[in-house]
Order: sequence, then structure tokens, then C-alpha cells
Amino acid sequence: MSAQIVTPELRDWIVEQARAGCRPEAVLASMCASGWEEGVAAQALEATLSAYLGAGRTIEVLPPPLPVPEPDLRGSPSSVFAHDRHVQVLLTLARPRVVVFGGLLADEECDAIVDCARPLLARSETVDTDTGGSEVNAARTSRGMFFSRGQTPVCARVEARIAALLAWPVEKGEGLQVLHYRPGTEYKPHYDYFDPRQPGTASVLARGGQRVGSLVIYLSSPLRGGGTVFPDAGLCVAPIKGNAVFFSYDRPHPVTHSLHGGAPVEAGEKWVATKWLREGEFH
Ligand code: PD2
Ligand code: ZN
Repeated sequence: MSAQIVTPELRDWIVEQARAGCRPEAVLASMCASGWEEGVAAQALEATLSAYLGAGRTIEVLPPPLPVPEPDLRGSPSSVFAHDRHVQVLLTLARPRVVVFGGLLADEECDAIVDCARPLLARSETVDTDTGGSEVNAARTSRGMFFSRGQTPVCARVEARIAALLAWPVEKGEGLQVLHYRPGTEYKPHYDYFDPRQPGTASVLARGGQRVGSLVIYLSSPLRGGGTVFPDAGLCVAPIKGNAVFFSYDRPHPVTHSLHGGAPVEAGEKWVATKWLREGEFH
């Protein structure tokens, strides 16, 4: 991937495209279509066009990277201690950044969250970035509800554990969102960040900035199906009660490869609690 070399010929071609009035996004798209990895292509474009313009001017093809939550996995530990519990590290992937944790929640904690959420479920809605409000989404056939931060003692304990695990303050997290999937329901692949090009995004960002990470915690083990899939990586994480999958995205852009979805549940029921981590304090 990073072995792709920016030759003088490629630089000349990029400058030629820019001089012909071609927008950087269009040049990026044709580089990707001819086999360039998007992140490498974007960096090559930014460097070439900035050097061409000179006088300290810079061209940004991608949004600038943001700090992201990240567990401390120095020394490749098989488990880490987070607040009040040992948590297993089952899988790590660099790109997209994904970490699968084992035993993040005890079975009784999963059951307590499900019992509390069950009477409050409604057809799941997603943020509507056209308006900044929320809407029922055909791509998401689960039912769900939101807790506010610290709404129950179990929520507060789990939030403190997540904050320690991911080195990200509790205040920068949204409340837990609980989803319930029956057989045949799914959450089609999507990105969790807010699309900067959508008109409603500004009002969503006012509550704590971009989402920069997600933690999907499995509160039950469906019998078949219901894995969390990452199509760009060909990865499917099995939903096992108490385990969790963490992924981060340092820019609101597909270059993060953070596209993910909930595969259809084929047998049994799937319950998850999702924690979204924001760039700033969420209020
Ligand atoms: O339930 C899941 O596996 C899932 C998949 C994709 C949850 C979410 N996204 C989410 O809550 O954003
Ligand atoms: Zn998602």
C-alpha cells in the first residue's frame, strides 16, 4: 500500500489536472480508480498541490485527522485492567482500527441493562444530518433506546470502565444506546461519523464535535447471524455476550475504512449497547 511511489510523472499529471480546473476530489477519485489506496493518494495530492502553490499555502483533500480513543496495548497484553475489571484482548487490526474485547461486561451487567431498556424500546432512529433531528431508517430494522450518561448505577460503572479502557474521559461519551434485533433484522453497513457535507451536521456537532470512536457491546449471544461486519477488511466479529468491538476513525471520511454493519440475525435474539465517543465533551 504505502509502497506506492509518487513519481515526478505523477506529480506533473496532478499539477496538469489542477491547472485544467479539475477539483482535488475528482483527481483523488481518478487516482483511486486506477488502483491508488485512497489515504496514500490523498497525501500525495496534498503534498504535490501545496508544493506547487508554494508560499506556505496548503491544500486539504481530506479533513484533518483528529485524536481518537485508543486502549493502551503496549507490550501486546492478552488482558488489560480497566477501572474495576480485567478485560481480554481478543483481536486487534490496524486499518480500520478495530479491537475486540472479551469479558468487558459480566453476564449480570448485560442482563441488568437489557431489563432496564426493554420497556423503553422504540423503532430505531438515526441522526438525520439534513435537519439535525432523528428519523426512522429503513437500513436499521432493530428497536432501540438511549440512556443518558450515568442514568443507572450499572450504566455509570460501565461508563467508568469504558473510559479507563479507551483512555477517553466519560464526559466525551454519549449515553449508552441499546438495540434489540429479532431474526431477520439488521443494520446495513454505514459510517458512525457525521457527514460534514450534510446541512444538519453543524447542529449535531455543536453537542460535542465529531464521533471519533464506537464501542459495540454484546448483551446477548444470538444462536446464528448478527455479527458486526467490516466490509473493507472482510472482518466479521461474532456477537458473544459480554464481549465488545471497538473501532475508531480519525476523520469523517471513508479513508478510515470504518464502514461497518450488523449482519441479519438468523436465529435467537441480539442485544447490543453502543457507546459513541466524541471529539469533545458531549452535552
Ligand atoms: O449491532 C451491531 O452489530 C451494530 C453494527 C453497526 C451496531 C452499530 N453499527 C451501531 O450501533 O452503530
Ligand atoms: Zn454503527
